[in-house]
Amino acid sequence: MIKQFVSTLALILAVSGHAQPAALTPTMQPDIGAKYDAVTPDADYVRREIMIPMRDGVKLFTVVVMKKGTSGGPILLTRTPYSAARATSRNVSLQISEILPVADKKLVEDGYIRVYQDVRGIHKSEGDYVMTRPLRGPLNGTATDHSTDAYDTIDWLVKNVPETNGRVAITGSSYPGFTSLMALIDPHPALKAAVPMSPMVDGWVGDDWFHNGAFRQGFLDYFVGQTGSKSADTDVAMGRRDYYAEFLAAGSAGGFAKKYGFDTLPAVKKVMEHPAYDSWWQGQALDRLLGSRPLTVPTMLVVGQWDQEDSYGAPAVYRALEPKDTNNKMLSLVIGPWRHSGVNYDGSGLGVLRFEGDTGRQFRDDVMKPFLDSHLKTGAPAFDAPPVLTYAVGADKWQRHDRFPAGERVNLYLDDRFSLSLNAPAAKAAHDDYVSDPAHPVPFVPVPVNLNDRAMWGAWLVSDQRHASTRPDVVTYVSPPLKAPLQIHGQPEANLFASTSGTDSDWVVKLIDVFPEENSSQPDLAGLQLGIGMEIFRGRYVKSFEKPEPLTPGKAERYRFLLPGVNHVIPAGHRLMVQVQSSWFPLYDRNPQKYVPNIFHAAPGDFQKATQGVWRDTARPSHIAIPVVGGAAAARAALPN
Ligand code: PG9
Repeated sequence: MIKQFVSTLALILAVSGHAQPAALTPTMQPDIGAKYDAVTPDADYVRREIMIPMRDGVKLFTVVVMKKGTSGGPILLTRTPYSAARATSRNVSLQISEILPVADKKLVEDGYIRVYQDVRGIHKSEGDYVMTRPLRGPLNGTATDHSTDAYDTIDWLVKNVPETNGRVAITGSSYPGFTSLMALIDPHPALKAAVPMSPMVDGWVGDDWFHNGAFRQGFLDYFVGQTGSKSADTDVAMGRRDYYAEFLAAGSAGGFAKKYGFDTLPAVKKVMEHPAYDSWWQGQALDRLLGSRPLTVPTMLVVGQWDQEDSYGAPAVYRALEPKDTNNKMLSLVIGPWRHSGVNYDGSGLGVLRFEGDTGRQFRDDVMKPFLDSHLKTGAPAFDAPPVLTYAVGADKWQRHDRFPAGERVNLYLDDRFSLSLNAPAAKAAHDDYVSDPAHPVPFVPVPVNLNDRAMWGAWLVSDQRHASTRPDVVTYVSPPLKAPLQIHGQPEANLFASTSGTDSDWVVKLIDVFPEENSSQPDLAGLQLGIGMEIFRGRYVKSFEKPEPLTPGKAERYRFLLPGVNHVIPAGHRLMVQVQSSWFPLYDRNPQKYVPNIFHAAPGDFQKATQGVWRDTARPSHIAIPVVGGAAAARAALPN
């Protein structure tokens, strides 16, 4: 009877849903670590997280993303220090186009398998993080570098991702542009194409850390962000202070690092221990490393005309590799009207400038994708990759050329009464002087300066230079209005003959397009002083990048250095301008203007005022050699007399 009651009760409980409860979750079971997968069966993609083993046993965190149903798909790989997890989870979404960067949309929709990987030692990858890890050899005695890690990753992917056709390309901008170039050294046979964008190539000559020896202290935050912790999320605790005032108060870049307590970070110490272009920098210069090897992978180098971080690398690698591309089929150089990495975003404008449509998308859809397709997709049509593709700013169109530069050098001389001329100066001894005072350095943008303001930082190279031309410590030369358009295609070369009363000095040369004073249809363009190309040179390196020397007070030296690569059409009615100054603060650290062994550690008493001379006479004809399309005749048509 009792037995019958119990089984009847069990039946009632079962039917009413009150079955024996399962074992309770222990209160102290850790709550983090359980697998929660936001992706439901409704997602239109597959996303796998994999730890891929490298040859030394270290495993690298890798995310593989593709549209559901992908098969026989090519792989597009990016190796990044900026978090593969973040790159593949832009939004929590069921749609692949929402989780991946916007620039990936067309590719994954067309069957590409997108792979992002954390480089070794950072975020979720194992191993040691060494910032821009050098190639194995004198600077890296380990068995691994970005070339071997790329090789091992590609090898694993083609063997273990069942949905792939076994063909791989590599891309990425800036640091990932650098890792893309590294993959070209002893490349895996499955690597069929590369699109390095704004690659960091030489951190001393012209990318990220220094430009011609002048230190970009505005980048000190980056060291802290990247190496303060493995999750790369440490900030300099500066709050909302004005960087101009803060760097000025700190004295030197080393003083700033000390004040905020990051002078002990190994990456900061390494850079401060190598202020000159010694074998440490030379041994890492990727244009040199690539130039000494065969080019076997079709490569499309991409950079922005106004790249505020890595304008140097892509043209430098192009110069190093171009002679190897004997039939003009393996190598392309693309320059668009973009900021750093702007190619991957909306390219319809920059700052106050507007272009003809979304130039980023035009490049990605009409050039990059067909280029990748032709090398990676089974049965894709051949693509006639342009050897050189540049967007002609001012004429608002893409142009294809066989070589870079397409312009022929024409000298634009600094002349008397602060004018510019195509005629060499006739004066026997002439110079224009200004006083450079390190206590009042020329700001690179109007103060207050917030280096964390992304909109400012992205567009500062197109910001109006009128704030500088009105200062007494900036000498400004200007041409008459152009009579005909003048097209600059290539890298203008500054040839500055300059003297200082001190024993060291910085020289900043800016080539500027001055817009007409009136423009009622677009008032923010009226009178705009738009930098075409602007660059800095640290005087102590005039004889040798490797062995700096004090300058002789009063002696004019010839400073020759390249400005960034451009395709810029200056319309008739605009004027050309050249500005020369001796500081660019706080983006660059101040030159004390007195020779000290290491400027990182300049003491407050080392900073001194100096009288600077810009020379413009027969023996010292300061000029900018401009690559003009159509050469001297075209230049004369634009600037008669
Ligand atoms: N310009 C950044 C960088 C590259 C390489 C080294 C250090 C910094 C970047 O945007 O990745």
